[in-house]
Amino acid sequence: MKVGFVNIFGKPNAGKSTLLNALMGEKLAIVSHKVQTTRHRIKGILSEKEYQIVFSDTPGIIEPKYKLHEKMLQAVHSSLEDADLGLLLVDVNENWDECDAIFSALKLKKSAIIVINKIDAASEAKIKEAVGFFTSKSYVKKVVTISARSGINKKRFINVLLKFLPEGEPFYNTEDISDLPTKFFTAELIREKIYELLQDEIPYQTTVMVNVFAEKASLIKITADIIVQRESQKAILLGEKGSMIKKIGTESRKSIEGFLEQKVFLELFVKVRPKWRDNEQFLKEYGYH
Ligand SMILES: Nc1nc2c(ncn2[C@@H]2O[C@H](COP(=O)(O)OP(=O)(O)OP(=O)(O)O)[C@@H](O)[C@H]2O)c(=O)[nH]1
Ligand SMILES: [Mg+2]
Repeated sequence: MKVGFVNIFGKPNAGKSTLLNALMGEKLAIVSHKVQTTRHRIKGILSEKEYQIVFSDTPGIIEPKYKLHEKMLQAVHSSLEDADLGLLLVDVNENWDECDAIFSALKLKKSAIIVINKIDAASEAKIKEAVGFFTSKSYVKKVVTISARSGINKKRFINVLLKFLPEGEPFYNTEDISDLPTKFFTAELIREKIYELLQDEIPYQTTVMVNVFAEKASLIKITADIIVQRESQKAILLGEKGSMIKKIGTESRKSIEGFLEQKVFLELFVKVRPKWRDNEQFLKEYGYH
């Protein structure tokens, strides 16, 4: 059988997480219209009789400005190390030269496929032009065009990938779909709501940590901390008479229940940890290794 690591790279917002979810048929990675949503390497394991593909979603490639960014880029680098195939994702409406510069700098050791995404939002002529632009690049083995959000032709897409993967034995148990714990996905779903409901810098200065995840007879009891950098941010997260935290709680609970397919009791606390994004100790505690 064919086995291998297929790792997704690209600028923030290119649609990497949307593509991972489309390939997995399962929401493993949170998505938002804001940049820098993904902060970790997220593996999605797809096992069939003829193959096991381990996909990795990665944070968008950026210039690091603080330690959290450095951790995010380390997730990108670890994914560069073990990739059997790189999927270089391009938003068709982005600056192609910038994407090209980023991809060239990756110095991928293995094959790379350019995946031009968001073709639902561009003209035929523009898509054709993008294909022409990237086909000429030396690090590119193939160029494909998709709309990750509208739904991809998964079978056809995977058949393209299989051509580039080696034969071997599965790395992971065929029942597993990821190597990350349920606690991680739970915290991410809460973070997704913060990206959705809060403006400006707040989502970027926030992280979420699940402290209690207890399976009771009829429901799962979850307690989580929302960490912010400043008291003023805590006030915004709580909202007037607690209205915002209530909304975050209700919406997060619904999405966690959808993910776990079980009833959930969710309790949220907001904590202030000044400059946590630049503090090794805090970063470690909050799961940024
Ligand atoms: N029109 C259109 N929008 C898309 C498509 N794929 C993704 N998007 C949107 O693009 C935005 C970013 O998607 P993500 O999947 O979060 O992008 P990402 O590359 O993972 O972003 P980071 O994690 O920040 O690096 C979201 O609003 C998506 O709904 C697509 O095929 N067409
Ligand atoms: Mg993402």
